[in-house]
Amino acid sequence: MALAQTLEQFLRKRGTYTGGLRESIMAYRGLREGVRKMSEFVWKRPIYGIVAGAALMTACAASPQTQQPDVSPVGPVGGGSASVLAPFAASGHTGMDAWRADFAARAVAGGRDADVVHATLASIRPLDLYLGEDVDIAKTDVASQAEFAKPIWEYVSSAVTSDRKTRGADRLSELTSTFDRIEAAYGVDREAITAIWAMETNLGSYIGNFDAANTLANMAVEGRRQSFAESELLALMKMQESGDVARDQLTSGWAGAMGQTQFMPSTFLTYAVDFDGDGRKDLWNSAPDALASAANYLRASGYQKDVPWGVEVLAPSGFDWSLADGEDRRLSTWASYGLSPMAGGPFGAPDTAYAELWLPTGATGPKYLLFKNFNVFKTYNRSDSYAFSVGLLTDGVVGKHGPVAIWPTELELLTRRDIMVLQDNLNRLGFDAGSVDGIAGRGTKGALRRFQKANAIIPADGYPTTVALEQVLDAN
Ligand SMILES: [Ca+2]
Repeated sequence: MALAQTLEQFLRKRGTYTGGLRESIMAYRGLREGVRKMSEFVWKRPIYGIVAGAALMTACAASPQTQQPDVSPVGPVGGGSASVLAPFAASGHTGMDAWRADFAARAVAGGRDADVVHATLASIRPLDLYLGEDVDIAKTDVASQAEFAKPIWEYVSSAVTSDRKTRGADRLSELTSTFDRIEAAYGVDREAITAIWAMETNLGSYIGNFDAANTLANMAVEGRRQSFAESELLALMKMQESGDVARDQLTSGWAGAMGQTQFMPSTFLTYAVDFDGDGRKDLWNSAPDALASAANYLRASGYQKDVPWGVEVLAPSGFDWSLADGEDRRLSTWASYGLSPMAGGPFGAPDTAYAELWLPTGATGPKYLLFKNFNVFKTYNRSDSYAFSVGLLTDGVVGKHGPVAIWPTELELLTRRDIMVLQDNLNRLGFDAGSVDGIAGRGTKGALRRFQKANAIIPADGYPTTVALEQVLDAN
């Protein structure tokens, strides 16, 4: 069944829908895969300059609105903010129309300006990415796709490029005085801000070509993240009410993140600042505004200036890798266990600082002590691979290249279906791997590590390889 049909049916039957759960989950996974592919596609497009980006925005804003009738509000309109909602023209998707009528009424009842609500939602259209028929294609063989177990070294090599390091270094020197002021105002290291900027939009060179209101509306209609999408849409309306942004300025990535440092609307409302002093918070066109806003967000997330995000380490032979258990321990404790910086010299953090030992590919390959700033990076994007790439770029823009240790590319990794088998068997053995979702997150790795330790398997590193899977199957 096509996903759009499934979802329409789901929306119609909401509250009473019980059947076909597994199919819905598979469809959702297909959708997520489609979204991932789209995101990669967008990322790999030729790099547009800011001028080209602005042209795209203008093109978006000027796209024909042929189905818009000439409507005027019904009933009296009070002074100040409008409270009467004009009717909408059909979007071409009945589920979307029904959702919009309902949501717009709720937004106005909740105090949003009716004219802003109308302007925000008038031009929404179903996007294939969320509601199209073709996402059905990705649905067919999701469980066996190895991409879900894509090794971290592939992610890192596409994210931490020499081009990004070089251009990041260039921007650091071009914007020296701006970064001086940002560091003084927010206490966030310029290299970290630049690394985020590089990861989010290739240093402002690609800010997406979706309309934030439209993509969030599609997300709401798709249904799975409806309340999140609706609250972000309400934030988008408040942004317009405050006068900081105009309706035609709301260019975003596919998930609704906006500007050079990719802020969601709610993040914009709380953390966006006007740093170039022109009176407007312009994260799209003003690098000072975007970078200071990111610094403001990182500071609020607990960023610690002049403390490393992570340090690659060497360990003595026979080291107990099960200590990579997610627990924070004092740096002095780690040093007493024999860990030392790969680059030699001091760690560059106080002995009292807390750090976690992290093995991105288990006992073979690079090993890191991660400090608090790593988790601050994860407030931007919860993936370890993302935060790790931000960290490597933070170092890379000042000429420190890592990791030094070689990635164990010879290791045979598990497919998503294999990981589901691993999770199921760990759960059966009493090592709680969490839900059987085929994604080897920290819960799954922790369960595998406890299994290895209980069975005296060395190394007990929790890294899911074919060998580890066989050991778990043998024990069952
Ligand atoms: Ca500004």
